[in-house]
Amino acid sequence: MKITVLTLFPEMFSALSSSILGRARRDKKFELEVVDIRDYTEDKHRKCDDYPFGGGAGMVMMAQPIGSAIEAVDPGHGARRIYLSPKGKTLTQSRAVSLSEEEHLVLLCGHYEGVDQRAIDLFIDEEISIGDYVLTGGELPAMVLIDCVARYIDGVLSPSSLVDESFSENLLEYPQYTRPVEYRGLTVPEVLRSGDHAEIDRWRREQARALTKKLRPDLLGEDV
Ligand code: 58G
Repeated sequence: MKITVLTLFPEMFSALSSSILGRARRDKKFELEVVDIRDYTEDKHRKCDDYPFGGGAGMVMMAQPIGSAIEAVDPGHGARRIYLSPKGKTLTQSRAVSLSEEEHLVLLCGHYEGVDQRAIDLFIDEEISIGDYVLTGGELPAMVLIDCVARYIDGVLSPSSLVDESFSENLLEYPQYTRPVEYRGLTVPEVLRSGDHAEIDRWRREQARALTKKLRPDLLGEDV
C-alpha cells in the first residue's frame, strides 16, 4: 500500500520514521510519500492561504494549490482521497481495517480555519475525524490514521499480534504483566505463571469481560 500525505508542514511526519512504522517503511511493507502543498502554488510569493470571504477570524487554505497537488499525486483518481476534519465520520478499528485494503490513500491535512470548500467538493472522497475535538491542523489526525491503518498491512506487525485483538473483538484488553514477579508489593497473578494455557485463556477472557463491563458498558450494548 501507498499513503500520500498533503501538508504545509511535511517535517511533522518525521515521527513516522521511528519504531514499528519506521521499520515497516524500511522493509517496504508500505510506502509513505509526504508532499508539501506549497510546492504546487501558482502564487509568486508561494502563498497557500487567504482571508475568508464573508469575513471572520483566521485564514483559509486556497483551493488551487490543493487541487494541483492532488492531481499531481493521483492523476487518474485511483486513490481514496481523505480529508481529516472534525466534520468527518469517526475513525474506528473496522474503518481502519477497510482502509488498509486500499492500494493508495491520499490524506489532505488542513490548517488554520480549514480549506476552501471547493477543494473538498472537487477532490475529496470522504472526511474522517479521529474524535470530537478541534486541533490546529490535520497532521496529527493523519498520523493517527496512518498508524492505525498500518497495523493491518501484512508484515508490519508480527503475525500473532492481531490474533488476540480480533479474538477479543469489541472488548477491552486484559491486563498484561512482565518480570519481575513482584514489584512494590504487587505480584503477577498466579494463573499467568501456571503454564496452564487453557486456564490462562479463561482468565484473560474473564478479565476482558469484567473490565469492559466496568469501564465501557457501551461496548457490550449496555446503558452507560
Ligand atoms: C474546524 C476547525 C474545522 C481533524 C479546523 C476544520 C482536523 C480535528 C480533526 C478545521 C482538525 C479531527 C483546520 C485544522 C481541520 C481544519 C484541522 N481538527 N478531530 N483540524 O480529526
